[in-house]
Amino acid sequence: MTLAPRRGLFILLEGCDRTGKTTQVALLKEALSKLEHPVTSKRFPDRSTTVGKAIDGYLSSALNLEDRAIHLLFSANRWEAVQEMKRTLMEGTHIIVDRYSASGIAYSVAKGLPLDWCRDPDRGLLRPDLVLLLDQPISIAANRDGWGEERYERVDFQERVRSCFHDLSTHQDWKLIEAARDIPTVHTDILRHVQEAIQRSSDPGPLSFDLWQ
Ligand code: T5A
Ligand code: NA
Repeated sequence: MTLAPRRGLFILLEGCDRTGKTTQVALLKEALSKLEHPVTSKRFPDRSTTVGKAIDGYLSSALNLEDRAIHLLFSANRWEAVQEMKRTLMEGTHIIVDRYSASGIAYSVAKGLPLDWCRDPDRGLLRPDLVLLLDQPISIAANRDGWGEERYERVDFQERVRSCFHDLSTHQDWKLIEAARDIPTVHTDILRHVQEAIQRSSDPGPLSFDLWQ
């Protein structure tokens, strides 16, 4: 009889625009692969799906949508990936995810939508095992390459998103990562947290679908 593999961990990187999430996801994936951990990565929004194409149109300002309508599309974009993510984790592969429900909430709350309303469509999605919040003053992000190309890249708006991320981080056990350091230093810090989480989880327990407990 072969034993089912230990399930993989759902590792989430969150943060405001231009905090280096995509850069760090790639470095973390490479490092875990070198250490021979089965690992894959995923980003939201996934702009390749039909829903994702509408989101992409909205973000580049080609398409205008009601605040609630775009919120539901971001959530639908996570729902359409849930079975595939679940399968991957149950096969024993770790998934590093670039933005998830916390981004969904933080950006919509920053527009003035009620917190409870923002949470509801994501109820029942997978709960991450580890959340790393890349955090830095908005003025630093605003000086990074590519700033200002998309809809939400305005300093006042990002300040509100950052404060919402801070609120969310106190409700759950998130790790705050000081993102205003050089890329290798941030990577070393992230890798340490992830290795600790992998070591701790000799048995990570069942997947949780309750994001808010
Ligand atoms: N959104 C998203 C919602 O409103 N609701 C939702 O539910 C979801 C999922 C697009 C927008 O959608 C919103 C949030 C966003 O506004 P996206 O596709 O993740 O989301 O956005 P991107 O534009 O692809 O990514 P970000 O703006 O978030 O950038 P990253 O990934 O944080 O940063 P990265 O790694 O691309 O780096 C940016 C630049 O900085 C440099 C990099 O080389 C790059 O040039 N850099 C550094 N420079 C100096 N020091 C460091 N430590 C650096 N790290 C990176
Ligand atoms: Na962006």
